[in-house]
Amino acid sequence: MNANSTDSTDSTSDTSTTDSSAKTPVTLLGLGDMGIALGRAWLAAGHPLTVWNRTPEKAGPLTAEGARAVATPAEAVAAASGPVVLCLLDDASVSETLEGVDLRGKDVVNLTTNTPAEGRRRAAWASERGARFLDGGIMAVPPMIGIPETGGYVFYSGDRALLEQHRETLEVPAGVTFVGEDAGHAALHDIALLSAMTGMFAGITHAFALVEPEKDLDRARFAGLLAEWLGIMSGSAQDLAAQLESGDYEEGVVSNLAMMATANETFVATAREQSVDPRLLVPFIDVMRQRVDQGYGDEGLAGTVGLIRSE
Ligand code: FVH
Repeated sequence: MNANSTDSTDSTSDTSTTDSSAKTPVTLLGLGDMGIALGRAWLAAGHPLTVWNRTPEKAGPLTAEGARAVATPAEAVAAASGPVVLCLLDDASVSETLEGVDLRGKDVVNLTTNTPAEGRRRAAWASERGARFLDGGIMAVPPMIGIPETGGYVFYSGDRALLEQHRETLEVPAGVTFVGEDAGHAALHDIALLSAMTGMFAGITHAFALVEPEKDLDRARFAGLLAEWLGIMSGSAQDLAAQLESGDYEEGVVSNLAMMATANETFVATAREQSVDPRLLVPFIDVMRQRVDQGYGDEGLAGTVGLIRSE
């Protein structure tokens, strides 16, 4: 129940809170792969769990482990005395699920992937309806949930008091990383990291396409070398941050853009030799070349950031 709630003795609530050792009840809407994994983690940690899913049959595995399934989102939310967690497909499915549901006095935690603007709009929407709101971006896949050693965590942004009140509960499925009271910042961090990952996947795909015809090449050994190299080079993110922060785009530059632009020509020539379409690399190569052509060949990558921004 959130701090603004006026009715802490609601007889429809999930559990009594007289036992101070009792775990906070959780209400979970959405039982896809991720919702099921979250639910299992809370049940395993002893949290009373109420669940709802559009396709009711999917609640089966969780009710078998002790969850209570209800027929409607309204019923689930009305009974909630702890966080109401949403783990649905997208922002539109959140709108559909919570349409007409009374959220007054509730603590809504949205773990549905969304954009920063959707996160901010959802926070305003929840506030208009009398609820506290946290948005979350899950940095884990379902098998990582509830297993701290995997390093999975969730970016949260929005109502800090809500987070602190329910921190222990939210830490059960995955680590908690709060990134500010702007409700859009969880999605911004989530999507920024996933976008970088997409670029990495593109690079890995291109690398394997290059070596694919070489039948005597040990793919597992190659994969190990590739992963190690990507790990080493990921340190460049800190160099970029330092340059953007200082405004000096030549600060600490080891490999300058002019050199990289020339090397890129060799990358494209090698792709052609190996019968690989270089289209996964070319867009970024073009941006680097544009910056060099503008006369900034002594810089590192920081100047390319401004080139792809539209304002
Ligand atoms: N699974 C993953 O690896 C990633 C890891 C990072 C975070 N994502 C995000 O988590 C959200 C849920 O993902 P999921 O894996 O559980 O997704 P699905 O298995 O496809 O389940 C989708 C659930 O959403 C329900 N749903 C869809 N549309 C509606 C709707 N219009 N109204 C109500 N519910 C809806 C769906 O219900 P049903 O099809 O079973 O009836 C599922 O419960 C997601 O944002 C990922 O980006 C997961």
